[in-house]
Amino acid sequence: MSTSDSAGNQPSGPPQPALLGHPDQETKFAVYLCPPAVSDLYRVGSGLLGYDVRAGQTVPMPEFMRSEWQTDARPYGFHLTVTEAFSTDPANWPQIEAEVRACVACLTPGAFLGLSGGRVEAWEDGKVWVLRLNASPALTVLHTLLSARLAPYVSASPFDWEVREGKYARPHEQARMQLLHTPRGLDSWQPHFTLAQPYSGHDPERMRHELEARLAPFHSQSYAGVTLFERRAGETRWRVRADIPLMGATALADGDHETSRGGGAASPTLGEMTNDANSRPTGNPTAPTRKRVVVATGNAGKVREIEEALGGLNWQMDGMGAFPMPEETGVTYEENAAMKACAAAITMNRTALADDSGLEVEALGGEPGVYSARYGNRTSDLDRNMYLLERLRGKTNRRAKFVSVVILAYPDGHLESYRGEVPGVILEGPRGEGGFGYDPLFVPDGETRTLAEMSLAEKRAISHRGRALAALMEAHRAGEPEREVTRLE
Ligand code: ITT
Repeated sequence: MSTSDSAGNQPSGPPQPALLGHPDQETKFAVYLCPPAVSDLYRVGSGLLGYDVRAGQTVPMPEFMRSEWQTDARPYGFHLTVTEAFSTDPANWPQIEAEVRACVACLTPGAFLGLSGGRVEAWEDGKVWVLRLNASPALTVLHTLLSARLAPYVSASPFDWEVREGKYARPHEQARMQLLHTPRGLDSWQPHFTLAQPYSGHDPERMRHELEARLAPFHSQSYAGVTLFERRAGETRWRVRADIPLMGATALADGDHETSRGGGAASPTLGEMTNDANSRPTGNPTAPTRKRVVVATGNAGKVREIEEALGGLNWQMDGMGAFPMPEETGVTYEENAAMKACAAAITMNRTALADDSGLEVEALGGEPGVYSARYGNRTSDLDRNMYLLERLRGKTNRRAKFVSVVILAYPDGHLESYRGEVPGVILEGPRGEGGFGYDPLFVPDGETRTLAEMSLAEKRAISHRGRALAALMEAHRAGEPEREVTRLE
């Protein structure tokens, strides 16, 4: 929570604008990260505040903390704000809950809702003590989505009075406020847990020391969902309305490995959220881990081939879900594949694999090459094939080759690159129902059938992508290959 959060609860704060009425008379909602009741972080955090919001009970505070230092923080219980506390009409609850579920469902199953870089900070001239953290990309995306989607249900913002005082007056802040009802806009989100507010003691050094000692184990955290909070009109305390889990959440540190659970990959529940991002979901601790890799492609044909080709590695392959692929602005396969893989790796905090590929036809000076997916601005495989045949009409040289570059990108910026090529000829007309793209026109050297007339396994054995993926398999057969350092800018 923030000092601004608490404005709505503070009778002693700046005067509330008349239009808001008394804040206690209004129903409010907020979306928070709230650790599960069983977690150590929740116990420590609730103890510091003296209030367990999930149980709706006060709890003993440590001897260095005083309840008068928690009057602003405590009404909320221990939580981290994803979307600020806004007033709403209670009739909106069904829509608000549906919107939160919809926003969470927009994330790719298993997306990494993580916090890292925890540090104790004193804000507002030492009056507010917080555990400040950095949000993972997926959490930032979720914050943005929620802020935008929930705006229609906001009747008043706790920041309205600040605006009236002349704060947030710059044009972009005004525009954002009108759009989202929140002057604390998307670019000023500062993920933190509030630990003391307002602190009026005389020993800040001791405060820092005590808080740092208690919070040190929680400098990295991950969550398997968010929590919808409500404060009913006339009440001062907040309560949990619903825990909303992320589909397929895994709550892993690097998001890269999943402990086998035997009997299937059930999604962990919110109760399995971890405080320590280095911990693993519950299960057999001696079970082998599976590497999880996001396949960053919008092409279903590629997904089938990649999954089939890498079956021997026993990696768990995940799709890109709702995340949009970046525009392919590169002029080489390597650039485009790296763009796709890096976008996925950074957004999802996972190792990601992408392929960029194309057909290079000798008589056309290497066309369509990296532009194969957009050749002649045609929008379907069939139309692109027809366009290629038109361009080749009357040409006797039908030689061509397929090229594939597969990039594996790690969330820390490390890249691996694998390339495969297959030479062959372009037919006068299509043959075969399998494969995708230009497969029905292409006969590899040494073959009589087109790639579209082959099974997946037959195509893999000789195709460009099959060869690039075989090189990747070879490099990973004994685990992750040694790194050549290639950093992302
Ligand atoms: P993503 O970028 O989402 O991975 P895409 O289809 O846009 O999918 P590319 O940008 O790499 O992929 O474009 C490659 C195009 O080249 C693809 O759309 C096909 O038209 C063609 N192509 C690549 N590999 C092929 C293959 O194995 N068989 C037939 N055509 C292929």
